[in-house]
Amino acid sequence: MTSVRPAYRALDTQSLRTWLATQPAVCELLGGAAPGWSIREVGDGNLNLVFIVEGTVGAVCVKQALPYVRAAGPSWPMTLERAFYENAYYLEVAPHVGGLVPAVYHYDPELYCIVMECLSPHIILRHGLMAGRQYPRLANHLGEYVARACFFTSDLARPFERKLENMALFAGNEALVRISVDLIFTDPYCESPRNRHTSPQLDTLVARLRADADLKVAAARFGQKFLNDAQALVHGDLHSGSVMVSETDSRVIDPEFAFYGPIGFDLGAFFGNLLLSWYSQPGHASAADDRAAYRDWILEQTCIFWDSFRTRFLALWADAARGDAFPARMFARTEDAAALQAARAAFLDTLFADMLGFAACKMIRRILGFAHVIDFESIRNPALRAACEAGALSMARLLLTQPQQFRSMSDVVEAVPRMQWRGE
Ligand code: SR1
Ligand code: MG
Repeated sequence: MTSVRPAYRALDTQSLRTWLATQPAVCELLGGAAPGWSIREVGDGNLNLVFIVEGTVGAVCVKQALPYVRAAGPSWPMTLERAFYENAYYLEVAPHVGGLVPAVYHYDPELYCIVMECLSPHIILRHGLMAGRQYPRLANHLGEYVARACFFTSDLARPFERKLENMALFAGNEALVRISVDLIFTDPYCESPRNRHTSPQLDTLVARLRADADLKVAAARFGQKFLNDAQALVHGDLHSGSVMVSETDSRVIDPEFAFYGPIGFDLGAFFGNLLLSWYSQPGHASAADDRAAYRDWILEQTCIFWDSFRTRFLALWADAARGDAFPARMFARTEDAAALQAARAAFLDTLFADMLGFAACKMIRRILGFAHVIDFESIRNPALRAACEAGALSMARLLLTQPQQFRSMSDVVEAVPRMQWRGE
């Protein structure tokens, strides 16, 4: 149960206006007098309030934590401190990722809210993918983002003491880690009152998955890895609703699930949500556009994402290794170069395998668990929605139970179209 501080109150448009008027730096950014500001609540996520405030000069976005899960209501209490960890994550990674996160203007520890850059003309990536829009720089940006955010917070880049200190800070974000443990790695594989799926169309398939011991062992292994592998400070919820895009720009938002975990968890979140989008495309096709070309574009983005992550991570390892893992002074001799290069490549191979496994877990949870995604939810025809979801479930099951089939991105790209549901 969260303990609400006395000064905390959930804001509405009027109380937000009154409070922002007491923040001189924000007033200056907005311009004009407070009564004239336009304020609207636009949050459509599972947890928080989000307001857009527009003045005569500029605009800001204000995100406030509620003392419960918004999607469930007050019956599911949730710690307000998630706003603290979101702000702490931005502080930690912003120096490393350049302009790939929004600017944070102010954090208020009493109201648990963050005042940040209002991104315009950006939209949530998930909505862009549903609309069939292409973003030429997105996959490169995201590969670069995960590489930089994870490399610079890992033991490859910094002394272990610095990482331990930071781990101790983020260890407090346990309530959000609990959400992931339950909703990603446990509930979808059991009966749970929080679960739902497209019924009755998927009933048989869901029962079969929940009776599949190999699948459950594989998912549980990734659940264990999620808790054990404190490789880097990870975003913790890097799906396509946590990225805002314009034609040329990409920004990562919503890092409230941040903790020290496996790099593959962030890779898999983004990768898995691209695959979910691929499988949902028939539900968004029209007479004018069957989305076949768009599906090819999505698969191409999965390759670009992985390649750009791999290339950037290896480049950082070659140039900026100042940490206690693989200490640079141990490998100073030229004769060591080949062995070191092989070790780096082997590490990247483990991240690739982790990406695929976590992606699969993320795909399954969005179809069988508590928090579904609009890619599928917006498909009105339940038979078509179920067919799209069944394809994604089949691919996820293959990724988890036959990992030896997937040594490279071309293995994945070849398998995805094969895993479409063609009925029982
Ligand atoms: C109770 S919160 C449900 C989900 O919403 C967030 O975006 C995370 O993905 C979380 O698992
Ligand atoms: Mg979120």
